[in-house]
Amino acid sequence: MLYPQQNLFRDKLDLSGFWDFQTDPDQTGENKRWQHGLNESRPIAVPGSWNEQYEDLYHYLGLAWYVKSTYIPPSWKGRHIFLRVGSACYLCTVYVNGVKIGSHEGGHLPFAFEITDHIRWNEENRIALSVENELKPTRVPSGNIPSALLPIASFPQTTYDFFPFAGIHRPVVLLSVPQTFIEDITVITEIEGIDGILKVSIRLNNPVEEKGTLRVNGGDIAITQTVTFTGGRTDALLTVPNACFWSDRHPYLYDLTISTDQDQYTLKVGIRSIEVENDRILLNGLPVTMQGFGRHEDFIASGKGLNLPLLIKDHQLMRWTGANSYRTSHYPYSEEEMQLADREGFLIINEIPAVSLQFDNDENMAQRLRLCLQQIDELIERDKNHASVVIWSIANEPIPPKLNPEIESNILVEKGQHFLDTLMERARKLDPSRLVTFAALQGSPEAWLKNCDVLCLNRYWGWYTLGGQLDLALAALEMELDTVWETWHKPIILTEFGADTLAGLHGHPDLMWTEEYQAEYIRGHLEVVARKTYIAGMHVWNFADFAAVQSIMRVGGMNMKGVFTRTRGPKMAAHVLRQFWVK
Ligand code: GCB
Repeated sequence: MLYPQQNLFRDKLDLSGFWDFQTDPDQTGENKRWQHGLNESRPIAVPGSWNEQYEDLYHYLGLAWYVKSTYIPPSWKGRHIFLRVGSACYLCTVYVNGVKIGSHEGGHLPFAFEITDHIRWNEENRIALSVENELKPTRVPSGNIPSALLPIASFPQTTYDFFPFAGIHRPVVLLSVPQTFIEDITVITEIEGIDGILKVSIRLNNPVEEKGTLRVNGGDIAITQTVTFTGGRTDALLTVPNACFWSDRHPYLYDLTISTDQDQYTLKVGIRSIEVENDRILLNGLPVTMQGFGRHEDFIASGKGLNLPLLIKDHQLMRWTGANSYRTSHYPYSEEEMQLADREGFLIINEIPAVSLQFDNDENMAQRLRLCLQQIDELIERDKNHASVVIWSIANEPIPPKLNPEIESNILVEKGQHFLDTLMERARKLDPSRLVTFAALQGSPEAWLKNCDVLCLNRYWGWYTLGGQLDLALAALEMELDTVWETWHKPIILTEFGADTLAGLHGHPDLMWTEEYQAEYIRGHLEVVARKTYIAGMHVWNFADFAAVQSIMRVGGMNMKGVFTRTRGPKMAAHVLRQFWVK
């Protein structure tokens, strides 16, 4: 479902604000008719994770209810009305005026239900959402998997280190669209000499035959083309002469407006191409280096909740370091963030929440495969028109069998390969215009990497391996990179490298955890890759310190590999990045 837009043909009512909230640890709320209203509620902010809003909820991941009442404008009568949730972590069920409408599984992507037939026109409508984020082996990402696979136990027992924030993380919006409305738009852009080509496919919700128009506006350009819908669909080819191409340095966006008999929708379109040639990634036919960060949606009080000022601040800080790229580690970020990235010129590796996939028993794997495919489908449908998105990442660090010696390695390698290939194939089939990859741990079998367009390596030489011995670590990094390149001859992005650093801790000599150590660690990495033409990108882990699960690896429940603190103060390493990256 297209991002909610307000115009003369479409209306929206954003239900962000305080909602009534109540936990339901015994899952008896439905029987107690909480879908009609809560009995002992307290206020909670939407969007926002519940864990950071109340101290007693910090570790709560069970079922909880959100309820809000609203009138619906009478002008919406006779139209389709949808309730759209930007994201709810992890499983969400929607009720309108006590009627169960539907459920959605998966924590970071939008979903919408039509609620037209359940509206009350002369009174308030009660919207109830139940949400839970229990950690289960069959979910994506998975949790509560026997710890033999991951040697260091954490609390909560995730298979990853970021905190499993729960709740309604993005806006809940009511939408009113006409009887026949624009349901989906796909725009693929190509470059022909100095011209831009837009291949546009549009689908209406009804299989009608009618005429429509496409308009492209930007600078001196104003192009109009008539199209004919057959069976509610149309395909069009538009040429923008002497086009301004979108890039990280010049993120120019055109307005593409689609008008039908009853509806209108405007998309921001960046005309650009992305491809791989030998060991380089080419943006608009020219080599580009993706330098920036792995990040998290994470902040004090809002948790993983959409925080618009923070988005502006973070993009501005990234630019200050000279970054032009980031990965949405380890799940899709908000739609608002993708819009900002289009506008600010960031090159994005867009990742589904398949963190630490394990190829254990067939039953669990089948469930996870189904969920991963669903998330690829939903993510590509949501983000396929963003110029900023250049690479789809179908996983972060699937666990190599070597780390799980109890099960026969070869079978696991094959199972993993089949799983990962199925995901890459799906992403390519849905979107042949972008690159596909996953972020690989050291020791990942070669068979798994075979189908990646770009090799994304997560490496911690000088931290988890050869910690404190930077000279040896950097030599080992250099040797490994050369070997990987000689094996594959594909572009390489170092998608993670980093060192935990306690802001304000200094040392001479520069010991681990000090700001000096992180600064030298990052400087060393950047010096090594400056000698390698095949390095297509460097993403420091992490942009900012972030909330983690508790373990002996994480001081105060924080991952401190940020070059900024959680409150966005720069550590010494941020200045080092600036020296290397700001041109
Ligand atoms: C990784 C993971 C990332 C962790 C990081 C770390 O390899 O991909 O999610 O936060 O290591 O700091 O250990």
